[in-house]
Amino acid sequence: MAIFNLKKREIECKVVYYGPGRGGKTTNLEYIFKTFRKQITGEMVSINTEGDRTLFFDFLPMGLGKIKGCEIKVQLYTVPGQVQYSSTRKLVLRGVDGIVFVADSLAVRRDKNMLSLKDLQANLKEYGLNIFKIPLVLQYNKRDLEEQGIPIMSVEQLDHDLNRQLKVPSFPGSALKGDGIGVALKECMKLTLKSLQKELKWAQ
Ligand SMILES: Nc1nc2c(ncn2[C@@H]2O[C@H](COP(=O)(O)OP(=O)(O)OP(=O)(O)O)[C@@H](O)[C@H]2O)c(=O)[nH]1
Ligand SMILES: [Mg+2]
Repeated sequence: MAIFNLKKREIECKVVYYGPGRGGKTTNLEYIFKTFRKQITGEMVSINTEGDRTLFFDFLPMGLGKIKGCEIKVQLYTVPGQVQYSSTRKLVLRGVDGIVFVADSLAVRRDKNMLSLKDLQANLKEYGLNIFKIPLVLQYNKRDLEEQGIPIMSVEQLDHDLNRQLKVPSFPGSALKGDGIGVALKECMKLTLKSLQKELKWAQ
């Protein structure tokens, strides 16, 4: 749930990176932290990790500047992708305004992607939110692995598995190299702000 501070002319919203374990959510945030220094307004915080596995969440605050005289602040979060952390995922999702779903292009992760998207849909539903209505983009991560001869799914396959019904913007990319990361976040922010604008109109 975004916070509208009309006095300070400020909007603060929440974007969650969701997806299967080891898909690259934390790596996305690390890349954003390294690359968009000017927009980063604080440290990246990783709460409770075991090796490179997220056990609770990562958090990164950003300031996107002014749109129509209104200061836009966004808090980026990642969820723990491992199946057993279902209740933590749900907790992190509370008050979400926009979602970047990070799918793993690795062929062996096909089922994990689809299960994670189902899990997202179910968790959103518990908050009364609809996956078909919430600002959402898909990121098909780890495209770089193809160069190493590791079997990955084609973009068409991923679209078929994950985006046949949703029909949301999708972006091939590599969190490791930084390809497609900024563009996916930008599109997610665009959709999120559009949706918040509608909400604001309703409130007036
Ligand atoms: N080759 C390649 N490896 C990647 C890419 N993105 C992430 N990885 C690697 O995949 C592993 C898991 O990445 P994380 O970012 O920790 O994955 P996560 O989605 O946060 O995983 P959980 O915290 O368990 O949910 C790490 O070893 C990363 O370096 C990518 O685009 N290409
Ligand atoms: Mg992680």
